[in-house]
Amino acid sequence: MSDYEPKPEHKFTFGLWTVGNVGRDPFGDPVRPRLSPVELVHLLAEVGAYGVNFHDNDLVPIDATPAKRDRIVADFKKALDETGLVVPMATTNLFGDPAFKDGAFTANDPKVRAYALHKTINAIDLGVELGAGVYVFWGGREGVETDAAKDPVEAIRRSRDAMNFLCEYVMDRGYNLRFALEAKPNEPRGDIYNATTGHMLAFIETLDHPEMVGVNPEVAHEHMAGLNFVHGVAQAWEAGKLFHIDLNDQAFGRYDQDLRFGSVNLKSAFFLVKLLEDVGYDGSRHFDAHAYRTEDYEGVKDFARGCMRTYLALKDKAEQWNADSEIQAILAEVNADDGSTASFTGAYSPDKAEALKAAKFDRVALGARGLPYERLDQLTIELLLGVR
Ligand code: GLT
Ligand code: MN
Ligand code: MN
Repeated sequence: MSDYEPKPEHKFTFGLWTVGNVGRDPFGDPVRPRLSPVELVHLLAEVGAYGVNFHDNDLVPIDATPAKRDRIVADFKKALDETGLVVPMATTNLFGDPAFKDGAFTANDPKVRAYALHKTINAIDLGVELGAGVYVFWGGREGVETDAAKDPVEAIRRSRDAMNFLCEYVMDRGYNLRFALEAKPNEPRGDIYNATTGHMLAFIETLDHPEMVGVNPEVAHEHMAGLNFVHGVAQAWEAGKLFHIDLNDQAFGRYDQDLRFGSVNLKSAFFLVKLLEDVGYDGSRHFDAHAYRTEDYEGVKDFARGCMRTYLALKDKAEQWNADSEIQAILAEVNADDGSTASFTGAYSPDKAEALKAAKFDRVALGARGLPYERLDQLTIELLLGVR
């Protein structure tokens, strides 16, 4: 049993916008006072986080003078030095300002598209200055309410042109920076382009520098689309594209709830943690979530500690699952291979195809075989419930 204390090697990070969320929603005003970036860094240090991420305007107000920008950045750096926190990821706010109401890179107005690039290259400079190695793109406004408004083929082309331009900018500057694209099916737009991690993976392969670009899947966003998040993450990992991850939780069929990690779909969270740990994912574990609107800042700390503690508890459970002899015996049984198909499976050859055509299969026996997945799942549930 571990003490579940977060340590730097766990790479737990939070965005300034997560613990800094003031609890405003479409129906109600803020319930918490706004804390400064420096105060938020100290809050994160107090709860044991490793890193802090930000949008350009979480740190520097959109209308700040250059002198004010420099002062804010200097204060922020001082807070990082004092606490030991690092900035693994940065991103651009391309959704809050009214200029982006019709999208940023996909807006119909070319001036808006140019302004989005202008804002992003400045924000990339800011992120790199503070040490970021991953740059996230979440295109919350890159969509429509009506398909009468925008040509969807053109929208994808505009997205591609923007990513190609920005990849070249990073290379031109010699920055050590990779991009991570974050999908979401809807909200705040009626529909958002490249709606899921799967769409993003396909889109990336059409870019000029696909090796620079991966994904930042978020639990809530895939669950909004009714998808199995663990499968999406596994596919991204297998493709070498899991550059970052946004951990939170979400009831299926709802708006983007951004709830505390593991607080809704515990079994899914378990298999996610098990996947990340089993494959050796070594990027940030970023909690893109926020505290309930009922909370004051003590509650925000409870929220942040809860995200990390649940992750560590599930990591412990994953180790227990991997070491459980009964579970492992079932896995060995269902994956058993007596070698009888070796002569016609694996890499293709014409001889193998001939052998395969000639092979005899006992189809009825194959169908009659019972697979003990009920038992396997119940063992998993009991392990998670702590009764095993
Ligand atoms: C916003 C969104 C998140 C994104 C952030 C990065 S901003 O809070 O809901 O999912 O990751 O732009
Ligand atoms: Mn996110
Ligand atoms: Mn979200």
